[in-house]
Amino acid sequence: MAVDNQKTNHKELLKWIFDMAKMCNPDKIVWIDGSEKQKEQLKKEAIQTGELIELNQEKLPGCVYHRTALNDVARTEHLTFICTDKKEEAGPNNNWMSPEEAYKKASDIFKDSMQGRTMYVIPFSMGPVESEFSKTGIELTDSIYVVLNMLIMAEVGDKVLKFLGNDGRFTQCLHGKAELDINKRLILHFPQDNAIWSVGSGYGGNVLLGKKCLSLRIASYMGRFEGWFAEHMLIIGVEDSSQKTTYIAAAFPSACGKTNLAMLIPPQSLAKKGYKIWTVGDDIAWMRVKEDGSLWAINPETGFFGVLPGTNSKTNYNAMQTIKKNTIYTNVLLKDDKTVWWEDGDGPVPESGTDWTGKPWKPGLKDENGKIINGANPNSRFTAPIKQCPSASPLIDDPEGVPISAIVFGGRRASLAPLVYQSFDWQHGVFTGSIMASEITAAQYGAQGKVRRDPMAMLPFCGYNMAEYFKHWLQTGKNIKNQPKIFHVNWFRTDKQGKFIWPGFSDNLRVLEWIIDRCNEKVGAVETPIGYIPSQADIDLDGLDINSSDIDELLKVNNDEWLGETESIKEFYSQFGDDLPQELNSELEKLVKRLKDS
Ligand code: SAT
Ligand code: MN
Repeated sequence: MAVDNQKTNHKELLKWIFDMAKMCNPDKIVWIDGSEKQKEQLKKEAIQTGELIELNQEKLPGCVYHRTALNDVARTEHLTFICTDKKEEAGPNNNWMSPEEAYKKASDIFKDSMQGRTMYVIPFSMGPVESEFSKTGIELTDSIYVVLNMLIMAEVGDKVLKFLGNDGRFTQCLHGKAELDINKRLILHFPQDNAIWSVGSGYGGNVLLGKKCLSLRIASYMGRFEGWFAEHMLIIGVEDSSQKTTYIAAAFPSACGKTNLAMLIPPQSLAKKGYKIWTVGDDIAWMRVKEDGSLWAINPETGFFGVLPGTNSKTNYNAMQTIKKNTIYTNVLLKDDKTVWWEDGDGPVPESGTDWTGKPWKPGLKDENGKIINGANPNSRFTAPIKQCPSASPLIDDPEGVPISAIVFGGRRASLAPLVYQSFDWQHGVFTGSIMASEITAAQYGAQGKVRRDPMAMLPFCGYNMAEYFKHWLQTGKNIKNQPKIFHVNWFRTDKQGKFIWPGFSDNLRVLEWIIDRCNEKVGAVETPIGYIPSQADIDLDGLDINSSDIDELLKVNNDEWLGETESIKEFYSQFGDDLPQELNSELEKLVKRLKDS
């Protein structure tokens, strides 16, 4: 198979493509140039083959629909591996396979798997081309769906190749659908080779290799050696009445409303004060210390890959505006008029349609066990350009990024964690991130109410031993002169009846207001054993139907409950053995002492 060498003189790149094509054996190789014309051609081709369905172009201009295979609707963490020479490098937080075994296993599946197919070459940049933050990747794939998604999610095409030049560094990203067989599926990361091999899947997080694979797993590994952070965080700017914008990066485990927070519309009383939210990103933050001594961040992505069920004009108006055009819809209900719908979306429940599996659907339909059949898969998604979001920050593609004043960690706890607290200092803040946890909800497997720890929301995404990752956080913090203040929030505290006490959604800005006022030294706080909390008077409750005993409950720190929590933290930490930085053990001991003494 000849590789068109008119495109680039990058010898290493050409050789790699040649080698991969030799293994996968495609009928032809096509370079993705990033042009509108090529994009439209590919769309047309995919519509002809049925890989995509064209949606109603009057109501949803530029939108297409895609269904994944039935057993291919989410990331498959048990098939995701970090392949380093030594197992200890990957740590207890990752599945590990030796590079030799991994390359061998995957090669057997890749062999001749692109026969009768085209191999697309996608040059992409995570972050604006030429920004000091950015990283270049080349993804080879046999899926037009992947090409079209990557065109939304990253900077793609000739401009990236040009930037790469004859010898630029790039991450090798190989993806093949093969047979879409879960028994022949592997998502492999080779951080020491700067390479990713993904085979047997067609689902977003497994195949859009610039996203979790490069921007978190590989990038976290790079950041460790290069002195920066690749984090699973949204980035927003909060503009206040003085038109000052304060930037926040926030990490939450899944199902905590990260995308909703990223696009928040202020409640009336705060809008009146002049507040406005600017969306920089909803999923990933790359952060580095600059010469001014501050921590600066970019969102390396140019698109959103968001969950649809539960998204509607009330929960996320800006998302609904964003996805009106040029959007790829995956695994939702297809209505008879070729528009789309999902559970808890806008509008009436359609009387009929075709469900995400391709079967005729109507409301109330049940499976053989009497369980209601959903029209949309619970993990159905939209892919849409950030630029279409009404709250998109004017700085989304600024190569300098934005300066971060606050880092916020969050969890889903029915009790224990108060609505918000501030860490005493950077080291205590790293401790706070390291003990992040959520209670398992009905939507997940496992015992309901059981606590699942997810440090910095990075458990599935940290490309190396998490104990070393904690050390990296502690160490890098020392290089930041203007350290961001670190907070923890919990929107999910419940009352005795199990009802959420805090209204959440747009009212979360009331908590962010306290956070940015803390950063700008405009408001006080009460010291507790776990950190600083606001006093009631410090949170703007204007227009909110909530009484003061509820607020007391939301801000309560129960020492006995927390002492129980410290036991669970000890147990969690024990998996890291001697690798755990002593600073974290010391923070744990200090917490126990404060809880006992107060
Ligand atoms: O991993 S995905 O990118 O598919 C979505 C997510 O889990 O955030
Ligand atoms: Mn995510």
